[in-house]
Amino acid sequence: MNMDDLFSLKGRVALVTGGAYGIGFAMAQALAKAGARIAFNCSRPETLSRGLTAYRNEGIEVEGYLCDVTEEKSVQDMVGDIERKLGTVDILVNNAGIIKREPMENMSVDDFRQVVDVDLVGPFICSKAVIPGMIEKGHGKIINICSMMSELGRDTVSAYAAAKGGLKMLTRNICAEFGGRNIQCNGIGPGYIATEQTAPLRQRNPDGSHNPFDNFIIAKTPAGRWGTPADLVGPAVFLASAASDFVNGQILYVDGGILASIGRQPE
Ligand code: NAP
Ligand code: GCO
Repeated sequence: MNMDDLFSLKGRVALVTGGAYGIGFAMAQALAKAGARIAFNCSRPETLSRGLTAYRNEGIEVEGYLCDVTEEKSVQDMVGDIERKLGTVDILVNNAGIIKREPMENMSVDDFRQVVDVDLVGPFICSKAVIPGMIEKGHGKIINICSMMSELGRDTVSAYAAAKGGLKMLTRNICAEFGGRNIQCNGIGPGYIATEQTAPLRQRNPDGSHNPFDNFIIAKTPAGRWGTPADLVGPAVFLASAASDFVNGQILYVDGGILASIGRQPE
């Protein structure tokens, strides 16, 4: 097999949840450039409109859906419509996710449940919806967007860390349960990435100085910088392509080295 074929997604259909902007949009663009036909979803009408415009501006044809990943019927209807319009979903990227940063003692059970619902139950619902088609077709790729918080905790992100830790184990379980049907399920664990989700952590102080957390992450990350969504597109194409057919149940951390290091003493 030549290298182009190894990483080609020609003829493949990819669903990227939460793919209207941020990490999901970047990965969807890359999958499209590798040849895949793209579908994406989000939960807010304004996001759908934003996403459709963004893909159009990039010259990428997409099917966009207003679909909350926590609602199984809505997800099943979306997958059915994708199958009718584009074909069986060959690649699912479980990217949609939220975070609520709140000291655990103050966090309501409803807020905890909402984060787990979107970040863990949502990937279960979406994976369950596409696996039958993958089995019938004889292959499939599921990529779960985990987090450093699949491995580490920190103050104020108890629900998110619990959900992302669970998503790591859901990844391994899908591997164990469906590896024999030629379905590879792996995770990508981004480090600290500059998106809308982390904007509050990078917000400058009124005097223009860096947010202490911003300095903390830069000191902790061997690469000495925040990641960008572009840092994730190569790993996404790799895990979506034939190049990773014998990789299963793994979490690929794309984190600038932060998980491997105790960090540098701030100057
Ligand atoms: P983001 O900018 O907040 O975008 C999240 C996307 O998910 C949005 O398009 C949002 O659109 C969609 N979404 C949220 N809830 C949804 C739901 N219930 N149903 C369908 N779509 C939903 O996030 P991001 O920074 O790009 O992160 C993307 C993924 O990477 C998340 O899973 C996040 O946990 C993970 N991650 C991020 C970082 C980071 O540093 N940024 C690091 C590690 C992992 P709507 O609001 O319209 O639904
Ligand atoms: C936070 C951040 C992180 C990142 C990411 C790190 O508040 O600590 O939002 O959780 O989003 O998950 O991998």
